[in-house]
Amino acid sequence: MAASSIGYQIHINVNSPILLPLRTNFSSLSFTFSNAKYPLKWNHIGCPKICALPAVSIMASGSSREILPPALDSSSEPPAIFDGTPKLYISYSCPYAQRTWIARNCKGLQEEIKLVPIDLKNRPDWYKEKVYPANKVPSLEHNNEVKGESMDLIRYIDSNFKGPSLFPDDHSKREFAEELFSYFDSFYKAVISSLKEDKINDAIAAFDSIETALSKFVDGSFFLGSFSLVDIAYVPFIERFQPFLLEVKNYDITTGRTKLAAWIKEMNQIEGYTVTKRDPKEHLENYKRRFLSQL
Ligand SMILES: N[C@@H](CCC(=O)N[C@@H](CS)C(=O)NCC(=O)O)C(=O)O
Repeated sequence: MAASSIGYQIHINVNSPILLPLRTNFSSLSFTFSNAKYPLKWNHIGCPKICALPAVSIMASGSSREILPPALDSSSEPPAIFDGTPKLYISYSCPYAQRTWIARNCKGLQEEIKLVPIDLKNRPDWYKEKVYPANKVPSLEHNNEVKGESMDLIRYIDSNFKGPSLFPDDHSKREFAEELFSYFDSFYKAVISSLKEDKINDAIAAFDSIETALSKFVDGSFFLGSFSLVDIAYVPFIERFQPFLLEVKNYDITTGRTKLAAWIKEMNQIEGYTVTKRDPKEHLENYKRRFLSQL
């Protein structure tokens, strides 16, 4: 069951005002100030179409009031598949699925896209047979089709559903976004190789690249300045790497990396993301099981 009112989060990251179109009806607003030099006045919110706000990003939220359904397992009946309701099949612990869940939340689609969590350890047969033959999460049922692959899905959700755009129009930002999407696999492999083996150098180089990437645009703390699909693509993995590297390798990814530290702080202000987070201890235990047994 989703909350009936969807709020908007406005993230304030720049010191100069920009014109921000407010296109959608909303029932609540929440504000996050990071380095705004002046306070936001209520009459900024009251204007019907265009508001001058010192803001670089706007996203829908409201998911804090969403009651998360229990994961379906081999004993569970399937949902009403292909009944016209878009459905996002996820696992609560899967970082790839988390990307799509964050995108759905940040678009304010808690009521439009139904969350269907699956217990991957005890998967229902109907998931492979009737929903997604690849038998992985995430997958999205929409318009009588089921699509997979988290990177494709976050773009698909952004382009094919209502809600604030999570991808900038600016050409140089789009180009850089593509670079960062392509870099993800190398980033992931570099960090994982450091986790698997008794070495840290690959992870250090990978996080240095992230720090450099976060320094490119100065109009906000996110990869493209304002919050975007790029942040969504990376955050579930950094959420997992950070506690493991700290506890097991005694390596703090934020030491000497001010941009990364600021990014993590900003990400933790985004409700569409924070409601998808797991306990760092849980990540730690999973990663210990996965990687330490191989050492
Ligand atoms: N490339 C896929 C990876 C998805 C993936 O590997 N999901 C895992 C869970 S985190 C899964 O469903 N594993 C089940 C399996 O491989 O059987 C994506 O980006 O969506």
